[in-house]
Amino acid sequence: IKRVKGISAFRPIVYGTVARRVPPEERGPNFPPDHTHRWTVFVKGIHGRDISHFVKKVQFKLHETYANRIRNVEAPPFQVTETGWGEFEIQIKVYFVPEAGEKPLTLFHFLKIRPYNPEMPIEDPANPPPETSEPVYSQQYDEIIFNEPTEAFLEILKTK
Ligand code: SLL
Repeated sequence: IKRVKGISAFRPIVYGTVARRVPPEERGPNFPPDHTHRWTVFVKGIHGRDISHFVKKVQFKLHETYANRIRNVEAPPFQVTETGWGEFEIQIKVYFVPEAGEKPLTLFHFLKIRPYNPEMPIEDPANPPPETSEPVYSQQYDEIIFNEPTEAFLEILKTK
């Protein structure tokens, strides 16, 4: 494979989670009784840009309390939606198209389902704040750097 010396290319991505509390009346018959939230973990381009010309697959590794905790997503949107009750770290492995000749990239993201605001006064347990179903986002911007990309991969990156 021919690599282009002295060149590095980068592509921006955003990865993270969004979660909402599901009110009991919306939980439905198949909603696990001990679950309280629905959440999505995702990897995407910025400004809605497609990333599937260079990302072939994303593997999400959930907490061991989940059945089939390894979730492979081979087409966009690269995301998994689940329900649950707790927060944990999700391992996200990004696989690139074969032309890239790159090893997968492993990212870690902590799923947040409850808002935490350091400015918030300490809760009075006798008087808890009302529960809301506002989305709780936790996401970050990153740039994937490809050092000395292959000629074929550089071509793919350039034409998209
Ligand atoms: C915690 N350390 O105690 C974490 C563990 C596990 C979250 C969180 C349900 C999985 C299922 C679920 O939300 N697991 O029963 O399908 O907060």
